[in-house]
Amino acid sequence: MASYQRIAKDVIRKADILLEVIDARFPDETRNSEVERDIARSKKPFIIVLNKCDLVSKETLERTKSRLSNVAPTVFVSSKERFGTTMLRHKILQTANIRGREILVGSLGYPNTGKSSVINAVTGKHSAGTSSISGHTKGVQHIKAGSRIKFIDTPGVIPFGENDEYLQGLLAVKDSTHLKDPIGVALKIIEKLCAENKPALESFYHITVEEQNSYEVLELIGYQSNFLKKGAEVDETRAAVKIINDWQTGRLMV
Ligand SMILES: Nc1nc2c(ncn2[C@@H]2O[C@H](COP(=O)(O)OP(=O)(O)OP(=O)(O)O)[C@@H](O)[C@H]2O)c(=O)[nH]1
Ligand SMILES: [Mg+2]
Repeated sequence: MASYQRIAKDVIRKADILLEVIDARFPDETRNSEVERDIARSKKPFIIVLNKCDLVSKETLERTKSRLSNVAPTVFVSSKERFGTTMLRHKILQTANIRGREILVGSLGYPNTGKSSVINAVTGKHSAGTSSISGHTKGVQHIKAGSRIKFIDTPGVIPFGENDEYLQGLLAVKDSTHLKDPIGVALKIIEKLCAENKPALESFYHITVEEQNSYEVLELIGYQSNFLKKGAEVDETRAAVKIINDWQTGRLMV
């Protein structure tokens, strides 16, 4: 059995309640239908944790809030800024509705969405190892959070599909040196920013975006950064790598 099936199915079976940790910058892309279907089949309570809320604007967050409210109870968290963690603890206790014994909380999600960081933010300790390099959590780990809650931290076991390279770039699962098509990934980042927070893109790169397509914006950023090849042509790969690095290190907000 693939590692996803082994680990995720086992956690779903053992836990009293499941968390799906998703990234606030791309909630749709980091939800996983297979995981959600398996959780639904188990008939166990389920909470969506929208993590990394510090990396999105208030407007983006409001839009996401209204969309997800129909899907499942959703809690908005920034583990970095310890925001939403009291609410998450409260929601777990309320949703699980178990008295007289410890509640086992399974945490699932794509690599690097911040599963371990969320657990640490709730426990207030650095019990679960975290890293900017994805694939940090190797095995399943149990972490106590007070007397009533125990978390199961899992590695990011959700498999990426064949066409998910851009998602691996967006999630910083692969850095710019490991992406086969950095230009393609950078174009996705530009499209996302143009759609959701164009002013952030404009002010960060000191550009003005009007009617240009994403490729033209990439060239503009390359030009503005003085990434030129011989003959004053823009070095698009260099521009793409910069954009991916800026995105992956959290310098660009949506
Ligand atoms: N800005 C910001 N960064 C975060 C937040 N939560 C986690 N991160 C960062 O995201 C990266 C991944 O965090 P982890 O907690 O290791 O993610 P994970 O889902 O446990 O990753 P794996 O175990 O590798 O699957 C780290 O660089 C964290 O510092 C958050 O709320 N805001
Ligand atoms: Mg982890």
